[in-house]
Amino acid sequence: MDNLREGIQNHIIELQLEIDNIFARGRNSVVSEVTVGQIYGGMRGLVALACNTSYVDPYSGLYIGKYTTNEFSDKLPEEIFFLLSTGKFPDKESLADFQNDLNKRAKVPQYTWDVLRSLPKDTHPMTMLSLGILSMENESVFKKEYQKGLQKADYWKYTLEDAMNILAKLPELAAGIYRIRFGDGNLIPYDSNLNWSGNLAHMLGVNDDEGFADLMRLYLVLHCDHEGGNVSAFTSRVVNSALSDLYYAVSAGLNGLAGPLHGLANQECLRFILKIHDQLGADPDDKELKKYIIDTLDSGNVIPGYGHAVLRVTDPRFTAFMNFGNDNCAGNHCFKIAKKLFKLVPDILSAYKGGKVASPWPNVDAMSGSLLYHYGLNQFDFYTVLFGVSRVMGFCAQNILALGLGQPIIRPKSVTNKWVIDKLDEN
Ligand code: AMX
Repeated sequence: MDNLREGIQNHIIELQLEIDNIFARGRNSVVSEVTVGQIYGGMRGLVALACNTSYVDPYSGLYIGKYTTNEFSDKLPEEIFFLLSTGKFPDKESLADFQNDLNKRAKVPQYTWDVLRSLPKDTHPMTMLSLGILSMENESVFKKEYQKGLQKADYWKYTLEDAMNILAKLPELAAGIYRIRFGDGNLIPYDSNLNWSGNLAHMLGVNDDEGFADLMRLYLVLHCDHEGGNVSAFTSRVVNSALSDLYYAVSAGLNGLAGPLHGLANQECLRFILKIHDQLGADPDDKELKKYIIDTLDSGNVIPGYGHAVLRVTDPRFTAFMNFGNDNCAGNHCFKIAKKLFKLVPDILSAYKGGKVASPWPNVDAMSGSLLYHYGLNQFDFYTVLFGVSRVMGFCAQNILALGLGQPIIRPKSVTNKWVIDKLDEN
């Protein structure tokens, strides 16, 4: 992985130069203000973080580096990790070198399996993933080097070592969790002739179809990163900013991803589609489906897979999944219901309660579950694990770059109601 390390080193230098120029132009310039509403409203829209791995434009969606979703959706996850952390796609040789390195580090230690197998049978797979990573914390190279007296400038290098070890083990870990939790517990061996996503598809043992392997590739590519302020990435960065090593930081980020308003939404989406299938049949007409959507809203529930904190258009990742579905599973009932929802939900949500929903458009989760279901991966409690495997690439890249840029511990200031009242009195 020499080329990856060198690519990151160069990227850090480029980014640092840009930051030096930014600081020279106005380190104390005010570029964002905070309202009382934002202080009490989850800091929404507050610009207070820098993240150079990816950017979400409200109108054109996710960029990784300078590439739009359409420009990277045909790549391999390994290429995406390279892009996230170096700002560039790898050449053939760098890709092969990186993949070889992952191969060498892929084996999950026996004690992790012992921990996972000792859990209650109905433990959520996200708990198993988070715990699986945390169980390996003792392997942290960063922690060992830090205890020996590591220079600040080298923090990122050993965090990269930890990232490689974590990423390499994720396919085996995730597939093992699937087989322990939903199968007979027998693990399918890793195949060093396959790539990262190919191995995950293979070791799950769900479906040998090439389409399924390609869906895994697409899934792991599309979920890789979504800026720095979302719950999981931000949590991971906050934890790592205390120099808790990447095992702690990745596990923490995954715990955030496990929430129903974040990563768990994809399983909620499929549950919603299956309920429609059960109650209205495989091919509901527009009128009955419309009524179902409105009844759902009127009973105080959200329409899973719709809405977004940042995006204000149809998520291009949703479109990428829909294109995949049109090519590979057009006849599937769940896919067809997901497409019908896309036709109806945006208009209904736009008109709902005087237009209070900021974005009535589908996000990535509205489609992905139907595709997994089509290939026989029908244990939807597992879907967020796949999201997690992918998103760990973003956590790792964000933390490596932040450490490379010498970013300090994160510590925003909180205030009491009295402070806000006094401030309002002053104005
Ligand atoms: N169905 C019904 N109501 C919705 C809605 C939806 N899909 N999306 C937003 N709203 C409601 C909110 O609940 C909120 O109502 P409130 O004022 O009574 O609390 C109001 O519209 C305004 O919310 P918002 O500013 O549009 O959204 P947000 O930024 O607060 O929340 C999100 C964003 C994604 C949590 C929200 O749209 C939602 O709950 N969607 C459904 C769950 C989902 O798809 N989550 C996946 C997100 C992507 C991901 O992380 N994987």
